[in-house]
Amino acid sequence: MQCDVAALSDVGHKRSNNEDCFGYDLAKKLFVVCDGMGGLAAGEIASRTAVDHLLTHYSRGGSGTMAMEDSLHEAILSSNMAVWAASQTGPHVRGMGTTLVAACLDQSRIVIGNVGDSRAYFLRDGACAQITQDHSVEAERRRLGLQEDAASLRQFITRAVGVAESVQPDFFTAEVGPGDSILLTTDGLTRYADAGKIALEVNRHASVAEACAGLIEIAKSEGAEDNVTCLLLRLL
Ligand SMILES: [Mn+2]
Repeated sequence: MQCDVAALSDVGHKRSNNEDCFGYDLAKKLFVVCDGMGGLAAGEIASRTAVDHLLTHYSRGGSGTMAMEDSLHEAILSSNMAVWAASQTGPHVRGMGTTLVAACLDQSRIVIGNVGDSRAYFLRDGACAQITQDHSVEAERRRLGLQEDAASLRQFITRAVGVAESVQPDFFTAEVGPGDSILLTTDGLTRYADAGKIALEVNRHASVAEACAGLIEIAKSEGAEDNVTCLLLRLL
C-alpha cells in the first residue's frame, strides 16, 4: 500500500530545546515519534537514539501480521537496549529515557506499538479515534476507575524506553484502506487537542503537510508549553 507522509516538530513557546524526535523509512513503511526526557541535552539524545535505532533495526521477518508485530517488538526492545546502554556512559545521561509510538504497514494492515504517553490516532471518514493507551499515572488511574487527582500528575509516565534493561510495549493492529490516516503525536499536542479537534483540523486540509502545520499551530495558539510533534500518514 502506498502512502503520503508529512512530519513536523516545533520547540514550542516555553522550552529552550526540542526533546521530541521523529523519523520514518518509506521503503520499510515504518514511522516513529519519540518524546525524550532527562536533564540538559539527555532527552534529545534519548529520543534521537531511539528513533535512529528503530529505523535501522526494524526488518520484516516472515509474513503475516504476527510477523510484523514481532519485528516491531524486537526493534523496540533493541531501541530500549541502545538508550539504556547510552545512559550508562556518564552522569549527564544517567536516567534518560523516551516515549515511543511507532507504526508499520504491510499491504492491508497496520501495527502500532507504544511506550509512554505519545499517541497514535486513527482517522477515517472524517472521524478520529485514539488508538494507544497512555502509560501515565493519570491515564492508568482513570482506567482503574479512580478519581483524577490533578493535572500535576499528568506529566508522570509509567513506562519509558531506555530507563531499564527491559520494556513492555503495547501493540494494536487494524485493517486499513485507501483514505485512512494515522497520526503519531506527542503530549505537546494532545494536552491542547482531543480527537474531535484533531479530526476537524486534519479534515480542513487537502495535504498531509498542511494538516501537520495546522495541528502544530493549534498547540502554538494555546501556549505550546511543551515541544510538539506530529507525523501524519495517509494511505493512497
Ligand atoms: Mn512532551
